[in-house]
Amino acid sequence: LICCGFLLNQHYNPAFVSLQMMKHAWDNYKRYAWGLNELKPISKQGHSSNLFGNIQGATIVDALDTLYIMEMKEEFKEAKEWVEKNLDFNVNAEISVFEVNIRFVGGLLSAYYLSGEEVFRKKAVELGEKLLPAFNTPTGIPWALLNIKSGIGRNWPWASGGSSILAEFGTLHLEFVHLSHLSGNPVFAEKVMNIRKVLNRLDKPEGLYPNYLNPSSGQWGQHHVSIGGLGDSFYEYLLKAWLMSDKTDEEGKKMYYDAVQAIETHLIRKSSGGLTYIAEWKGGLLEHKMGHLTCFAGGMFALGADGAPNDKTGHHIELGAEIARTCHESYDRTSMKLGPEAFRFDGGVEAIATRQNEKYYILRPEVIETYMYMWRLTHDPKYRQWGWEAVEALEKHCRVDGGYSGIRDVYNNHESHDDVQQSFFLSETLKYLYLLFSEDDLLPFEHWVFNTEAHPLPVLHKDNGNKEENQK
Ligand code: DMJ
Repeated sequence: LICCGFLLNQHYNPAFVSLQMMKHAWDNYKRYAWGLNELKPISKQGHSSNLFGNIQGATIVDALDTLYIMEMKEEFKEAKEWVEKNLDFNVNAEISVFEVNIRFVGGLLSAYYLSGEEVFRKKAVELGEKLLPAFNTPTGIPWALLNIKSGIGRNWPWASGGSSILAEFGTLHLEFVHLSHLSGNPVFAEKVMNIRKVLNRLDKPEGLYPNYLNPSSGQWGQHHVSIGGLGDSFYEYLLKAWLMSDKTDEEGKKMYYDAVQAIETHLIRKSSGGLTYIAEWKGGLLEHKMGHLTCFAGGMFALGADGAPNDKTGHHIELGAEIARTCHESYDRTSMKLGPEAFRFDGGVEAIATRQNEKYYILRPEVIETYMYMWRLTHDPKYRQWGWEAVEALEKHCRVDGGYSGIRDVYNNHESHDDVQQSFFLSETLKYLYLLFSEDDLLPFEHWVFNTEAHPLPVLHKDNGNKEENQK
C-alpha cells in the first residue's frame, strides 16, 4: 500500500488523489454531457435516467457541495452559474419524489448552507413546493412518482398492491425540516411529521417495518423487510433526524433504537466463518443475502452508538465494525476488489455473489461511507487502508479516458463497463473518500449530518439561530 505512510508527498496524499479523481469525473462530465443528468464515459455523451423526468443537470446539483468542500473554486463557480441560468423546474415531468429530494433538494440545501449563496436557497424552496402535491393521498403518505406540472401522483406499478416504499417516503424528513427552517413555512415539516404519525399508529410485525405501505388504506403491503434497497435510508433518517435536531427529537430517537433492537433480534446473523451480516426478512423467513446498499448500516450503527440505550454504546460501535469487516470481505473476495451489488451467505458461500445479475458494481458509495464513519469514530487505521484499496481498484478498473464507469462483473478479470458515471459517484463516493483522508474538523459531526446522498445539512442547534452556516 502506498497510502498512509506517504502523507508528505502530495501526489500520494490520498485526499489529494480523491480530489484528482473528482477533477477527472467533473472535467469529462463538463466536456461531454454538460447540463445533462449524467455522463456516459465510454460513449462520451449524456445519459438520462427517467428518475428525474426532464429536470436536467443532476450531476451538477449533486456535485456542488463536493466541489465546494474540495475547494475547486472555478468549477463551483461554473456550476453555480449553470444553476442560476438553467436549472428549471417549470417542466412537464414525472419524477421520482425520493430521488429528486435526496439529490436536487439535498444538493441545493447543502450548497446554500456551505456557500451562503441565495440562489440555492431559492431553488431548493421552489422545488420543495413542487413536491408538495405528492402528499395529496388519503393518509398523507406520499406517492413515489409525481408529475410536477399537473401535480398528479402515482406509485411504482411493481410495488405490492399500489404501495408506497418505506425508503422513499421515509427519506424526506431531513430536507423537509430544513425547507421549513429556510422558508418560514411550516408545511414541509408538517408533511413529514405526519408520516411518522401514520407509522406509529400501525402494528409492526415483530417490531419490524415492512418495505411497503399503501397510501390509500394506510395498511402494510407485503411483509418484506430490508435494511438494504427499499428500506435502508428510512432507518438512517430516524437517527439523523434526532441528531439534526440537536438531540431534541425524542420520537425519532425512540423509533430508531427500537427499530435497531428488532433488526438485531430478527435480521442480524453470524456466518459459520464468523462474518456478521444483515439478512432480509420475507414474512418471517430469512433470505441470507446482503446488498451493497445495506453496507451503509455499519456507519449508521457507529454514528448512533453514542446515544444507544442500556449502556450499549460499545456494542453498537462493535456492530458497525463487524458490518464494515463483512463489507470489506465482499470487496476482497472479488477479482477486482470492488464489491458486488449483493452477496450471499448460503449454499456454502460467504460474502460472495452467486447470481450473475448480482455481480455488478455501479460506483456505489456505501462501503466507503461506512469506512469514513468508522475512521472518524474509532481512528483505527485499517479503515483508511481499506479506503485506499478501493481507490486503487476504482483507478484500475473504473477509470476510463472519458470519466468513471460501473462494472458488469467484478469477479471477471476483464472489465466490461456499463458506461454510466452515476451522479452519486461525485456527490457521495468521492466526497466520502476525501473526508476519510481529511482531518475530523472538516464538516465535524457535532455540527453536520449527511443526507442519504452525502449532502451535509447543519444541525439545528437549540440555542443558536443561524450560526450553523459558519461551522464548516
Ligand atoms: C444514492 O442515491 C443514495 O445513497 C441512496 O440512499 C441509495 N442509492 C444511491 C447510492 O448507492
